[in-house]
Amino acid sequence: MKNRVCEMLNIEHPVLQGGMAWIADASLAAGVSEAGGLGLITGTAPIEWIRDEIRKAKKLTNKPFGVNIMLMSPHVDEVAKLVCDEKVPVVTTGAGSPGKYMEMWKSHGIKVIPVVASVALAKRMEKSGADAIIAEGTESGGHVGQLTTMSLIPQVVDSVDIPVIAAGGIADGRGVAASFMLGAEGVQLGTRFLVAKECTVHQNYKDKVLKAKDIDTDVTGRATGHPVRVLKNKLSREFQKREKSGASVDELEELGKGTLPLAAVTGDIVNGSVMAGQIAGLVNKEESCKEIIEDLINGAKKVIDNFGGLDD
Ligand code: TUI
Repeated sequence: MKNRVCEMLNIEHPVLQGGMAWIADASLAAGVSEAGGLGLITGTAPIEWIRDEIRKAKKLTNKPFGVNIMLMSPHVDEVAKLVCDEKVPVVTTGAGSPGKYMEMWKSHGIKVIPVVASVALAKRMEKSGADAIIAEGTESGGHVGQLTTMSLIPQVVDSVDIPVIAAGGIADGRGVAASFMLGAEGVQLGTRFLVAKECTVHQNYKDKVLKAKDIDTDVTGRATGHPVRVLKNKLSREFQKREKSGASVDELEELGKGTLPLAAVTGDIVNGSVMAGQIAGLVNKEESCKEIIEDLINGAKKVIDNFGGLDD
């Protein structure tokens, strides 16, 4: 499975870890990178925290890792500069277009991989110098677009020449193999790495993901223009109720404020926002990053090798 993504990022396996806000720290990123994938530290945090985590990760691993920059974050300008100062080799971006930072990152030799949810943005990103694209289906946890991974990946693959990395609804070797069949050259996973041993998210959050079934996620915030996939709980039901009764965007944004750290850091999975993907029902075991990546690669090889073709 060595390919353009492995060569570009100097990694052993074409497996990226989602840069989950309030969750993806140095421990998880270094764990994934040490296991041969590409770990990512979240850039949705105060600048001092991100700098500390980058420096911690450099002590934990000599392998490359990246920072995920959420473009709606209030600190985005500072984080965009920090990754240059700290010589971070890879940046992924989410929830918007990173066009205005592209020149600065490229001039610092940073590989830039924007997350997109449409063909139009994929094409725009390729033109502005992106090295690869993460095409993320609506099965993902957190901020989501509209198209499913199954529809989005082949359409993006046909529209750009740079490598496409698939995300959304992938948690085992079958998902990896299917992504490659759709033309992707790598995968990004969030939900499965959320329950990794190296992931420091609150144990209550992990337990809720481990117990989740196929139909346990819902999307809240469509009315605010920031749709977010979460595991259903008291907060998501209250959110839905107020959205249906026509609450203002301000009221809904107030309701959502601070709820991700409440779940991820404090462990309040009743009143907090428990972001996770639709594939949570398949994620039933807490394992090390090494075990997860080995299972993804071996599982993908197995289904591809055992596939007998379409003829009898
Ligand atoms: O960014 C994500 N997922 C996230 S960010 C996040 S942090 C958060 N915290 C509290 C409330 C809300 C969010 C949690 N999860 N994924 C990458 C992603 N980007 N998915 C979809 C998109 C996307 C969607 C539309 C990217 C660009 C876009 O259009 C931009 C344009 O200009 O066309």
